[in-house]
Amino acid sequence: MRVLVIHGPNLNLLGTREPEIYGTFTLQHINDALAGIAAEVGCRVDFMQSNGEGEIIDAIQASPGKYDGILINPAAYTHTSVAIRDALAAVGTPFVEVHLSNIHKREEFRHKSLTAAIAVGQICGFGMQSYLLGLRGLCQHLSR
Ligand code: CA2
Repeated sequence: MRVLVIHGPNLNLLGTREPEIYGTFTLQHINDALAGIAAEVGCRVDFMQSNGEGEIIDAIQASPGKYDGILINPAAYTHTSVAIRDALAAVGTPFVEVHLSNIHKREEFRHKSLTAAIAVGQICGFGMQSYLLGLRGLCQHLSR
């Protein structure tokens, strides 16, 4: 089982700003923890972070044949990107959407996700654990 983890825009800043919302851990901490879960459940994970919508779309388009599933935090593109949703729908690679914060508890513009309706599932509000739960859920879904 191969899973591509996609971190969207500004998540490279984790651990450096807004710790009250996003925590004090870095993206590297998340990736290391995900690699630990992957070893435990027997899947291979690759990671990418991009601030660019086009680069994320290119990675999604390239996923069939290379990856069985995608774990994605589209970050702000969650709420705006029809193009990322279209790419995910077009390739059909099963994906789980995760968010560090509870997007439903925040500003109204964050309540809507353009991608959640075509995801296997969405997990939000658990900080770094959202990713870890998401990877477990995705791997379980893929091994059914
Ligand atoms: O809660 C999440 O994971 C979000 O996807 C994070 C996005 C936000 O736009 C979504 O509404 C919810 C923002 C990511 C920005 O990350 C930062 C991390 C540290 C400092 C500043 C931004």
